[in-house]
Formats: sequence, C-alpha cells, structure tokens
Amino acid sequence: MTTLRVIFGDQLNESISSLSGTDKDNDIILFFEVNEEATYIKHHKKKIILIFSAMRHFAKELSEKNYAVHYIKIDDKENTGSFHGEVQRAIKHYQPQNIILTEPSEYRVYNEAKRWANDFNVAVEIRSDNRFLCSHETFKQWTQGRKQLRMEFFYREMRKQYNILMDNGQPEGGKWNYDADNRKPLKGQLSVPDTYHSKTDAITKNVIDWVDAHYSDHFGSSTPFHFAVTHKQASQALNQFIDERLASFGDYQDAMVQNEPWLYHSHIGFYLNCGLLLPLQCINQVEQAYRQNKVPLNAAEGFIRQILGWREYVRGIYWLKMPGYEKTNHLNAQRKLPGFFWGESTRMNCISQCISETHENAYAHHIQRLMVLGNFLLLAGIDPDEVNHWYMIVYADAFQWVELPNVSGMVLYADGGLLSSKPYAASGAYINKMSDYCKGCHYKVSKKDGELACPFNYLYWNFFIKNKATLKNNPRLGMSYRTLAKMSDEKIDLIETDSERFLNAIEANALV
Ligand code: FAD
Ligand code: DLZ
Ligand code: SF4
Repeated sequence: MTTLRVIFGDQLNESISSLSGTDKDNDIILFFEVNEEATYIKHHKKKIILIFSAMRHFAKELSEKNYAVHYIKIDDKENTGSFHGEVQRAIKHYQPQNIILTEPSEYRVYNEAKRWANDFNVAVEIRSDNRFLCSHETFKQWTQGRKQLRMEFFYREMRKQYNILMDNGQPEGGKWNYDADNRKPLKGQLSVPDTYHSKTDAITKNVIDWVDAHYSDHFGSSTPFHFAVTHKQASQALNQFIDERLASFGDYQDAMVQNEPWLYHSHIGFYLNCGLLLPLQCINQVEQAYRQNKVPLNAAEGFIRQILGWREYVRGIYWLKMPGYEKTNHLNAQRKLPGFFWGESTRMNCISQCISETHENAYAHHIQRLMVLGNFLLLAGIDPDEVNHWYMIVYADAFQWVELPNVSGMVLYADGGLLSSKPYAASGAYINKMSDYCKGCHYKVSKKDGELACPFNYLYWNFFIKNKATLKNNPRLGMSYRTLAKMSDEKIDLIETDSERFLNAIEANALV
C-alpha cells in the first residue's frame, strides 16, 4: 500500500520527520511547485529561484538514493497551481492509504493541510517539525507562570538543555551574554571577505528563466544569483563564514557600511529556513571553532544566541500567539507604506542604501532591517499590515513564522511589549554612530529641526509625543519621557511641525 509523503519547499532535508520510516518500494515522495504559493504575495525573484532550485536539487538527490519521487514543476501542463489541487491530483493518481507530512511552518499552510483529511477522505498524519530545537509543547511549558517572556531567559534554558557553551553547569566564560562587546562600528578599517558564491547550473538557470519570464513584475533582481541551492553548497557557505567572518561577527554585528551589504554576518538564514542547513549543525560547528581557539567567545556566543535563542524563541511566540498575532496594532499605526520602499527615490541615504541592497540581494542584515528600515517604519507610524507585507516580500529568508514576530514584535511594538520590553526607537545619532551613511546624505544628522534636519531626529521625538498615552508608563522609557517633559513648548512645536511636513510629503508621494 502506498503512503504519500508531502515535502514543502522549506522542508528540504532528508532527516525531516515526514520521511522517517519511508518504504522506498511503495511510498511516493511528493513535491509541488505551485503558482499560488509563488504569487499569494509577490516574493522577491531571488526567493522563488532559491526555493524552486533547492527543491529540484533535493528531489534529484532523493531520486538518486532510490526514493520514488513525484515532482510537479511549475510549468507542468497539468499543474493546477495550488497545494490543494496538487494533493488532490496525486491522491487520484496513486490512491494512497494515507498521507504523511511534517507540519507546515506557516499557520496559513498548516490550516490548509488540516483540511485535507476531510476534503479528500484520506488519513492524514501531521508530524511535528524536527528541524527546530524547541517543540511547541516545550515552549508553551516555558511560558507557564511567567509574567514576561524574555528571550534571554529562554535562551539560557536552551543552552542548558543542549549543553552548548557550558562549563560545568555554568555559562562558558562566566557570562550568558556578551552583547555589550558586540557594538563596534566599522568605519573604513578592514576589507570585508566576500559572501558565498555558488555556480549557476542548468537546473538553476532553468528556474531563473522561468522567473524572469513569469514573475517579472515581482520586486528585486533575479541575477546575479549566487545562493547555495544544495546541502553541499550550503555547508560550504557555512564553512566559509566560520573560516573567514565568524571571528569578527560579534564585534561588528551592529555595524553598517556604505556599499557593504554582507559584512561579517553568516548569510545562512535562507538555508536554515528551507532545510539546506540544520540549526544544530551550525551551532555545533561554531562551538567547535571556539573550542579550537579559532574565534573569540563573544563571536561564538553572539552567533549561537541568534540561532539557539532568537530563532527558536520567535517561532515559539508565533505558534503561541497565532492567529491573533497577525492583527496586533498596539500603537494604532495607520499610515501607508511610502513609495520609496518599492524603489522610488528618497534623499535619506541610509534608507536608500538598505532598500537598494535589499532589491539587489533579497538580503539586508539585522541592523539594517531593525534600526534603519524598521526604525523608520516605527517612527513614521506605518500600518503593521503594510509593513509585514513588505518584509514578507523582500527577503529570501522570509517565512511568516520568523518574519511576523520580528516585525510586529521587535520592530513595531504592535504586540504591546510581548516580545520586546520597549520600542526600538532611535534618532539619527544611532545610525550615524553605527554606520558611515550620514556623510553621504542630503540631510544633516547634526541638525534637529528644519528642512535639512535628519528626519529620524524629529520623528523620534514626535513618536514619543504621539504615543505618550500608551507608552509613558513603560519603566524603560522613563528617561525619554523625563527629557520630553523638560522640553520647551517651542521645541515641541518645531518637532511637530517638521514631522507633519515630512509625513504629509510622504503621503503626497513627494521626494523626501
Ligand atoms: P546572522 O546575523 O548571521 O545571524 C545568524 C542566524 O541567526 C540567522 O541566519 C537567523 O537564522 C538567526 N537569527 C538572527 N537574528 C534573528 C532573529 N531576530 N529572529 C530569528 N532568527 C534570527 N529572519 C529570518 O530568518 N526571516 C525573516 O523573514 C526575518 N525578518 C526580519 C525582519 C525584521 C524587521 C528584523 C528586525 C529581523 C528579521 N529577521 C528575519 C531576523 C534577522 O534579521 C535575519 O535572520 C538575519 O538578518 C539573516 O541574516 P544572516 O543569516 O546573515 O544572519
Ligand atoms: C516560498 C515557496 C514558494 C515561492 N513556492 C513554493 C512551492 O511552489 N511549493 C512549495 O512546496 N513551497 C513553496 N514555498 C515554500 C512555502 O512557502 C513553505 O513551504 C510554506 O510556507 C510552509 O508553510
Ligand atoms: Fe539617515 Fe539621517 Fe543619516 Fe541621512 S542623516 S543617512 S537620513 S540617519
């Protein structure tokens, strides 16, 4: 009897739970590329290329290992264009006794899969996703009885549970977190090693041609395309990061440099999120590099915290709080996303840099996403729906389980402080400290008011003024509100006038 085993485009690993116990003589492994998934939001071209090419390469690998693979390509004549239609077609064709899948990573698709048993009158087994290190149940248990769900405490539990960077039950080096060492700016000192470049083979070329022909109106450049699309290439990308960039990852984690989109980050989020790399593989290799004295502790700990801490934590929050989390808007932000987020001109050099790099690479590093783009969207009061939509489109590593908590929780404070104890609002001074963007900008970061003042400067105070009723009792914002209380009426007037002028100009689609 046949079992149909469904693999989604972000589950590309032979160790995935849905493949466990496969009977290679009888079971069918089903992959489908579907137009609905590529267009329900218009993903960046490079994301679609990555996912389709990685799916095709993985399916080929499985075939070579004698799995019976049924692969539906996007251009197959019979392709119905939806997950639902393709499962239905496969059921008709194979008459399976049951379907096995690993839980889809996104709520939207999970809900769809839960309907299959009823819709198709077939037994459906949904297994938990073993690509993650903390199950939904364990995360839920961790939340029990806690007033606040802070990542730092979750992370410590994960370190203990997995025995990572531990020394006789204590954190390696005596501290759990070396973030204070990880805030160095990087101004014109070093030459930065390049990111990983794969060679484009015939499979990838074929996908690029399809995407160029059919998704030409999607955001972003399709080429040059150099992402890894196989497990071997993704492991090479990881090794290259560990050998060439990890040692400086910690020091320059928050730095931004004009025309340097990649810096010392790992650029592996795309691979982790689609299964080409596994989290423990990355964590173990990085811990080993530290134990072999190849990299300092602040670098290894800083990196491991991102994967063992942040990545697992945001997934936990997502599944704990969906579906309501999608609709949160604690600060009642209502403005539309400015046109320059889609590539129209802006005189704000920091924003222009981060958006053009995002367009080119389907990538921006964390501080660009958080402290330039996100900070601006927070200060300008852009509607969380619009912001989430944008972040889901533009990054190749974007999947809702990780995108949504980062945007609604970390950036916009739309969840009212569940994820972050205060909004990450910052004025131009922060961007100037951590980057060299300001020196090439039309605006003057040192100016606080007037047409030439850096917009982040007045928008920052305007944000605290406009959200006073909601934020003034937050103990972590006490200092900001004390400073605001000491400001003269004239100063407050200038802030409000400049902000109104600027925000009206955005709404009118004028050049700002
Ligand atoms: P590195 O800086 O090298 O970090 C290593 C890895 O740690 C990443 O690959 C990622 O897997 C993990 N990680 C780091 N920070 C986070 C975080 N805050 N949450 C979850 N995992 C983290 N990450 C995504 O994977 N997909 C998204 O759609 C996404 N959207 C984001 C939106 C906003 C507004 C912000 C502020 C952050 C977002 N992040 C997202 C988190 C983070 O910015 C990216 O994971 C990171 O920039 C990916 O680049 P990298 O692989 O070079 O990461
Ligand atoms: C991102 C993506 C795209 C663009 N296309 C497909 C596809 O055609 N088939 C598929 O199985 N997966 C695709 N993916 C990845 C899915 O978005 C991801 O698997 C779901 O969001 C999981 O819930
Ligand atoms: Fe950005 Fe302001 Fe600096 Fe210009 S001056 S780059 S807008 S922070």
